[in-house]
Amino acid sequence: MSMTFSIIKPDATKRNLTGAINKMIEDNNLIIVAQKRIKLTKEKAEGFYSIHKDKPFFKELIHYMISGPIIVQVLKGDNAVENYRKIMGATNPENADNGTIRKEFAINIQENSVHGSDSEENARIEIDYFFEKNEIIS
Ligand code: IDP
Ligand code: MG
Repeated sequence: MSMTFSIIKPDATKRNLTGAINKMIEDNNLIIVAQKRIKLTKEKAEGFYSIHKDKPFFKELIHYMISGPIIVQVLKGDNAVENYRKIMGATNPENADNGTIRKEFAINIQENSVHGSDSEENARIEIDYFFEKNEIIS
């Protein structure tokens, strides 16, 4: 068993899709071992996405990520990082496979409903960016 970090993004919380997305997560054998609903500050969002700071879409991405509440989560399961990336689907929903969260719910390449860590190392960094050890009950 391993862990990954997930965000249900503002486009999804605005459309009241938290439960629907959590059902897809749980139906795919991931356990939500920590979860909270928060609103990002600009500084916190910029820190989280600092790897993308030189991308043309960075400013717009930060504006979007602070536009409404998000749900931050820690997910646990077999190959959690890889498994959740599969369940999420491709970044651009036009390229996402049927049955994935982004195919079902994403609006476009930016407002794509969920985030999931892309490596075990980043999962650890991202979990630590939002959660204290004692908030994760596994
Ligand atoms: P990922 O979320 O699938 O890992 P990344 O390339 O890490 O995709 O991009 C982070 C986030 O930035 C995406 O989930 C999406 O919200 C946004 N994004 C990525 N590429 C674009 C783009 O070309 N235009 C607008 N937003 C983008
Ligand atoms: Mg990414």
